[in-house]
This record gives sequence, structure tokens and C-alpha cells, in this order.
Amino acid sequence: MQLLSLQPSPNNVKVRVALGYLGIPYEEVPQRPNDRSAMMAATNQPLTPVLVHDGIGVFDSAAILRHLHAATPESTLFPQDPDNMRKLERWEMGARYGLKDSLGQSYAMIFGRVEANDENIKAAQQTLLRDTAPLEKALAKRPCLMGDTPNAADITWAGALTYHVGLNAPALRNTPFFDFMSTHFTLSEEERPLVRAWASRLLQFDAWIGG
Ligand SMILES: N[C@@H](CCC(=O)N[C@@H](CS)C(=O)NCC(=O)O)C(=O)O
Repeated sequence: MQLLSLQPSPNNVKVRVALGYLGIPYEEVPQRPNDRSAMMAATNQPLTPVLVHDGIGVFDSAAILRHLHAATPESTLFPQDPDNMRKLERWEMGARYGLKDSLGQSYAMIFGRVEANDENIKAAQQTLLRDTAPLEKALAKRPCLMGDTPNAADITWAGALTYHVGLNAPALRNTPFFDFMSTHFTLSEEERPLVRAWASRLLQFDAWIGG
């Protein structure tokens, strides 16, 4: 399998976590943001991540997780019964859109549309805390969102939290974007201890972040 990726982006992190968790070997082929030709050739669309498996291109991180599950008989990424599938999809939807308000507030400051002053930073931090509260609550009841072991809901959320838990990836250090996010929007041990520990554990399955 080959993974065409923009390495630090959350949807790419999510797919690498799934590959690492399932123990599937793959070759990562990092892409340059200004050249979409490899994704276009493999999948007729420009975004990453793209998985190429036996010559077939799969795009969209959620579709890639489904493809990996379907191709791996022992995978427990998705549940076996319809009710839990629906429950998983609700968590997954939350992860895909749940942090858009705080990210929007953060990006506005990073790209200079809004002043990065204490008041605006505090407001974005409050939004992030509001939107991660359901996770902390769920993790107080069980080790993962839906049970004892991680599934696609956990992995999707871990990807979405890439910029909100401490990361070690050398390529992320000292970039202005990551500095701003890690300085102001790292979830704290006091306020989100369970989310931090759970997301950090999952992100270690990403060879690029954890390695
Ligand atoms: N729904 C897609 C979204 C893919 C996506 O937005 N990819 C981003 C990286 S996370 C990308 O390639 N962005 C390039 C751009 O917007 O120019 C997924 O989950 O994979």
C-alpha cells in the first residue's frame, strides 16, 4: 500500500494512526502542497490523504478507514451491529465538524484576520474546551469512546486533535503555525486529562508523529 500525504494534516494523521493500529505496512509518499498531480492521477481529485492499494486509489480519510477495515478480516475499527455503526457515525461526524469553531477562531488569528490578543485567544480556548467536553465525559465512563478498545470513532477524533495534544514530530517544531497552536491550544492536564492521555496514546500509532 502507498499513502500519498501532506504529512502534518489531521486527515493524514488519522489514516496513519489507523494503519499503525492495524499493523499494516505501507509506504508513505509525501506530497508538496502546490503539486496535486499524483492525487489527480490516482483518484481524479486533488486532496490528500490518498491510499493506493493494489493499483486502486481510495480518497477521503473516512473512506480509507472503511477500505482498510473491509480489507482486514481481523479489524475491529468498525462494529458488527447496525446500532453501534450508527453510534460510531455520530461520533465520527462530531470529529469531522466538532472543532471547526475553535479552529476557525485560531486560523483567523494565525492568518491575521483577527488580532491575536488575550481576549480572542481566551475566546477560542473556551470554544475548544466546550467542544471537547463530551469527550472528557465519555472517557470518564470507559477507556475509549465506545468501549474498551479504540475504533474508527476514537481514531477520527485523535486525528482531529492533532494540534491540541503535545506532539513530537520534528517537522512540526518551530513552525509559526504549530508554535501558535501548541502555545495556546494544547489541551491542559488540569482541564482535559482523559482526552489528552487517550489522544496521545492513539497518536503514537502514527509512525510520523510517534517515531
Ligand atoms: N474529506 C477529506 C478532506 C481532505 C482534505 O481536506 N485534505 C487536505 C489535507 S487535511 C488537503 O489535501 N488540503 C489541500 C488544500 O486544501 O489545498 C478527508 O477526510 O480526507
